Amino acid sequence: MNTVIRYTDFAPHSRILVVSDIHGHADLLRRLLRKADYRPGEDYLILLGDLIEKGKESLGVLRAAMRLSTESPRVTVMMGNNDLWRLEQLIEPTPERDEILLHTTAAFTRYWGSSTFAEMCAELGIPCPTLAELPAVRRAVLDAFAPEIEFWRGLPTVLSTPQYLFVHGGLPCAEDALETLREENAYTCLKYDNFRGDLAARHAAPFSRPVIVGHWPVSLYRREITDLNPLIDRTYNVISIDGGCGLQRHGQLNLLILSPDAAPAYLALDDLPTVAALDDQTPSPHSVSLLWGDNTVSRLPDAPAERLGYAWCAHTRTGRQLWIPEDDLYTQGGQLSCHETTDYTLPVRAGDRLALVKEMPDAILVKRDGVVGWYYGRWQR
Ligand SMILES: [Mn+2]
Repeated sequence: MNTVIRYTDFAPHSRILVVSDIHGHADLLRRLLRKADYRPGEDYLILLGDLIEKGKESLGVLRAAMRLSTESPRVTVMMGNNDLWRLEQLIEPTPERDEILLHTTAAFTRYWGSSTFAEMCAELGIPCPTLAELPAVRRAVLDAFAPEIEFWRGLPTVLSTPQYLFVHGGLPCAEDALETLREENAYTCLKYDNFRGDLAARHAAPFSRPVIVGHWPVSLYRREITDLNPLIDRTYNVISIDGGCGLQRHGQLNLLILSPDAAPAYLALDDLPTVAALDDQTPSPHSVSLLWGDNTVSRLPDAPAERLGYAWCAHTRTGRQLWIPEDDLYTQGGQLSCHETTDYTLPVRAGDRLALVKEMPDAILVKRDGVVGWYYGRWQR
């Protein structure tokens, strides 16, 4: 599918709410819109792609997006790379896509508890098909879910207004060349990994209007402190909003609020349990954020102390030495790696509510206001 560009203009003095990378988290979307006091017909709402996969309710999010669109003409639902990837497997099959559809449906269901095609089959009361059964099952699915598929295939890649540009991944060209993207495969804009890093690498000029993107978890742009909140980058005029929902254990669903008369604001929600801190804690001055793509480590023999449940390690890129929970370490391709972690000591005030990410005998890994770190004080549920 080629890039689809849609042009529109927002009525003045209205809020614009943007949510990206919902990834099958229908309940979080519902709660987040309530938290933002979303007013259909008054507020603009942009769902910035990757509605499905990596959560338990892909079909639920797709249908919520349809309902929101039907309810108000001020809603724009946009395509994400996961959306297009799964859509093409359903409506433009090839032998290779058939294999991928069945393989990833099984793998995602194992890992995330659900997957779009599995949900469709389940709703029809049929088991996930074998390769031989797939053509007949696909026909049944396309027939039964015709309204969803029609909505899905109509999602635009780029939304351009006089004030803003919206796209799931990023824009591979300058603003004045936007129209040339219609000749490009939509994946160029949708699966645009590390958009801000690429803008820096190619010394891109800043955009004249804010470009709002999802897709690349914002925490990956922050190397010292794990911070999941939207990143407002004035160098390139890009606002990245993917909070890592469904992908990271500390991930959250972010909602960006653009108002004509105020600075950008945001809200966030996650599914983590919360605890109450009972002690104050001061932050550590230096820290490192170990996340996907930058998470290889090595074990060090000379630990400075005995610490139950942790390994004393060195982070490959920085050489920084830190404690990592033993059960967060794994080997991939012969290389020792770790799940999302940090050595940051979070600033905490007694009475703070903290989202509990991981519990260890002597500390808890927590998140407060979108920032992740360790808390060593007393706490209660
Ligand atoms: Mn994506």
